[in-house]
Amino acid sequence: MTGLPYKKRRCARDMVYFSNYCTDRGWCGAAQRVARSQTGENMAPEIAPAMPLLTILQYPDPRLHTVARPVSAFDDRLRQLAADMLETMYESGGIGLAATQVDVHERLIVMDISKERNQPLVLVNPEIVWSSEARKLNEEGCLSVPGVFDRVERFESVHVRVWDLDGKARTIEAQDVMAICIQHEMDHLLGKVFVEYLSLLKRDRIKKKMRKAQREDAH
Ligand code: K1U
Ligand code: ZN
Repeated sequence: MTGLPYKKRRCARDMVYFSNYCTDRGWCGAAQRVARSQTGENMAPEIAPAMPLLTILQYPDPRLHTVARPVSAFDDRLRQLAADMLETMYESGGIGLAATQVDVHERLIVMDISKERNQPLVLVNPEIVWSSEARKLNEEGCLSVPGVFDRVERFESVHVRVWDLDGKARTIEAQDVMAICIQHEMDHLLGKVFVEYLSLLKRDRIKKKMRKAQREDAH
């Protein structure tokens, strides 16, 4: 397939380049932002515009309920999509992002739960192969439902079979924030947003609040 099936926002960000996401040895290293001015020279990173590259769908957008299909090609398009999603996640202050949230309906997740924001993870075609008996209530947020935080019950630990961008499989043993984030992101791939675990009353209030904010943003 040629070209990108998702939209990149055309703005000053088009002049911003990221390096170190993807190396010859795979995915590692911290994201290093280098901006270029109109004339082509490098700008200081602190004046580079901090704006997400991809548009994150906002609840209650019906596209958030699309079930993602498995990734079938481990190619440059997938690597570029993962890099763009990581950039978008970092710029938005999130610890995870599912492809569904940027309107790409393939089983791809990016994450970084490190305090230093320098441990990007790319999870392709994730499948939970084991989950603990124990469950835990945790506070969750979502970049598709900004400003809303509530408690959701999740498995305390999970083992997840994933593929990397080179098509190599491994199993991740996740606990704590990692386990919560993986389960939250895997729900996105099934078309489920965390507010659907809340009562109908709460969900209706959130929908109204989000629609109001979206109307105000449009003006
Ligand atoms: O899927 C997403 O929208 C990303 C989401 C992941 C997530 C956060 C907390 C619990 C479960 C899943 C976010 O990153 S929301 C951003 C946020 O508010 C946050 C950031 C760091 C720690 C906790 C929340
Ligand atoms: Zn989310």
